[in-house]
Amino acid sequence: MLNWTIREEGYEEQNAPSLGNRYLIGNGYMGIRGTLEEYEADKLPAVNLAGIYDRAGGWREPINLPNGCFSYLRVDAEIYKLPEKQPVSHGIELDYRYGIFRRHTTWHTARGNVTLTTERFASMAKVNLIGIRFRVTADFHADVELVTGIDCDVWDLNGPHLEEVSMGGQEEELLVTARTQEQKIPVAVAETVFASYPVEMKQVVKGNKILHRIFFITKPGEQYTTDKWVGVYTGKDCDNPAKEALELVRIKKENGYDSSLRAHKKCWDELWKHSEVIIKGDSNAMQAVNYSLYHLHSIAPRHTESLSIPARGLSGQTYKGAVFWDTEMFMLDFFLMTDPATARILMKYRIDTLEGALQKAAHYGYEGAFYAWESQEGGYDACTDYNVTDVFTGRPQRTYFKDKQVHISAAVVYGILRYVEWTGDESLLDTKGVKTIVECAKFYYSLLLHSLTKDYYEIRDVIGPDEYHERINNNGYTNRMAKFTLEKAAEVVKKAMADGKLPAEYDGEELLRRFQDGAEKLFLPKPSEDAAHRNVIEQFDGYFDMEDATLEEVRSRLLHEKEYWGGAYGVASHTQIIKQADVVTWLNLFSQEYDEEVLRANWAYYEPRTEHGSSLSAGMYAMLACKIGEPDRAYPFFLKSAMADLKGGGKEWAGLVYIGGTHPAAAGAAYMTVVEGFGGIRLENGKLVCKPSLPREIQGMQFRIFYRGQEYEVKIEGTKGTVTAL
Ligand code: IFM
Repeated sequence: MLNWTIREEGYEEQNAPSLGNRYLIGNGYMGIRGTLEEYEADKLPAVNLAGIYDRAGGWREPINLPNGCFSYLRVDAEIYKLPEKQPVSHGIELDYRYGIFRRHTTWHTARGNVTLTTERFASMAKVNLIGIRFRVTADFHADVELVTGIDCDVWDLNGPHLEEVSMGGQEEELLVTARTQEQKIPVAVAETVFASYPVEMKQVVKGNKILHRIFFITKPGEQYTTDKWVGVYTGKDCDNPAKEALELVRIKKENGYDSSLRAHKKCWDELWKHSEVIIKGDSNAMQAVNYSLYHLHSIAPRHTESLSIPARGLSGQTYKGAVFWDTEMFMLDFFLMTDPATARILMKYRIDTLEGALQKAAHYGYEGAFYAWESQEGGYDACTDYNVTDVFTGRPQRTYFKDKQVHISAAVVYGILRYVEWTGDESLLDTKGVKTIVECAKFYYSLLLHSLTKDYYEIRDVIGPDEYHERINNNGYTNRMAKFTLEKAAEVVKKAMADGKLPAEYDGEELLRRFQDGAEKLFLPKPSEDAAHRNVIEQFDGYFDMEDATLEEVRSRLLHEKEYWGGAYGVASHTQIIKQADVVTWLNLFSQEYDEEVLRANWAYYEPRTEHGSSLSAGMYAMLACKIGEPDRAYPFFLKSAMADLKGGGKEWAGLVYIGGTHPAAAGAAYMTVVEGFGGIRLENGKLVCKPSLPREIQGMQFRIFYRGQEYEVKIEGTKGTVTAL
């Protein structure tokens, strides 16, 4: 049986940021960090909104709303809060089956002990709603004041983002309204409370907080329950966010806490019905995988038709809340197989943000669509020229992620076509969809360079998945993905021409000529024949000539723990040490094109040279290991991905820039490893097959997947797998 709860007993103040990530709850519309109710901005609480961005200074990032979860306790006129008042006992837990965060804290007071327990959820049934339940028990006649309201002192990485913040109240509700600085998008947070026992209630404004003060006297041992509803609306949801937020909390109060909670749990039951993974013989792995899936579910933008998932989910403003290739290459398969409607929303976002990609390409003097490396609304690229701050000088360091990670457009094409292939739903390949693919191919065609002395085309001056080596030539992964895009675009154009659906602006024959020519002549590095690198593919031109120092040696050269390893002066830049799977990512995607000995040689060569400095890395090694029939080798890499948020410990700094948060790409990679790697689920000649290869820790597995509109039950025992239509 799966243990659906994770717990943390005891209190360590310094763990607040990491627990905020691990105990996150969310519903795709908002993410609420797993922080305590009494925490103020310095402890990084956040109600982080999906898809609404604002600029402050040079950085654009998503907004954190005024914190409607804010509360604390006063007993006998003294405040009881963490960390100020040390508790007798304290713990938090997350029920990740239902996305419910709980805390319990007991304090010793001059007259006896008082215990506060809370639980909260971000409703899956009504995404604008947060429900919170407080319970207070004391072993004496305590004079209690529960203080609860909305804290407008918001934690921001680069804020403040809200202006015209106004705090007000109606009879029983509190209301905060504000608008974003840049686009003037109105936001509203309303709250109301209900106590099931006689209380005296007051409203106050104290500094940046608007609060309900709820007074009552406890009988020893009796429990006092107060429910709270928080409604959150923005100008993107409706015309009058304040009115909607107030109405929502009023209605929910009338209906009662239990009814909101029931509706919320029902949604989660439905999600798990299609996605729970049962792993026999390995309860750790089963917990880590389902916990990873919990995070993916919590950040899926089901409330809209077109939006994607930021690289750090909804855990805060890291990476500017932007969408990376992480979605297509790491998270998409989970949604394709368990929740295809969400997969469509993710891919629709890319099609709808084509305009931004066209502008970006034009800006650099290319044709077609160059997608944002860090995509925000409209496809705006939030990646700055200076994405790292140097630890020694405190100066911003020029990085070239935005300008040179051209493989992003291929990831978009890959994602859209994988969606179509897996779901059979061709509706995305309407005029806009076809245009998206054609424009990405045009972009790559315009990148191709043809030296007068060579009979092939090159792509120079790029960054591959391994971001430590900047501005390199002929990165194998990039070239292969560009070739893929050109080939697939040619197929799409041919079909659109045959169906009479090619957008009128295109000359189909000319597009075909270019795309076929580009795909055919684009240089791809081949497995090496020299003795020192037999069968290994050089990651980019000249990679083998770089210093072949060990990872330990390179690490020992660091002068500062937060030092950035890449870029101009990084310790890895002039060596063969790479940040994350690069050639291995390529071979994982195109494994059928190479002999097993090539796949093995590359895995063996690159793994010791990989720092795994990105949470994306381990999953690719796990999956390629499965493809070479080495599930036992895959296992620790799989576990590393699956535990990325459960265990934490990933990199939190790029130079002096904070990059902490949750890691949904690693969660997606863990899912892919289980289902496609260990489970061997794949398409062979358009047919769904299951060819399992389990590591020794795992005896069997059971899960469901969707394929082409049909749901299947997959059961795996040892080496035998059965797939049954439901
Ligand atoms: O997309 C990744 C990239 O590959 C490595 N750095 C972090 C990004 C966001 O996860």
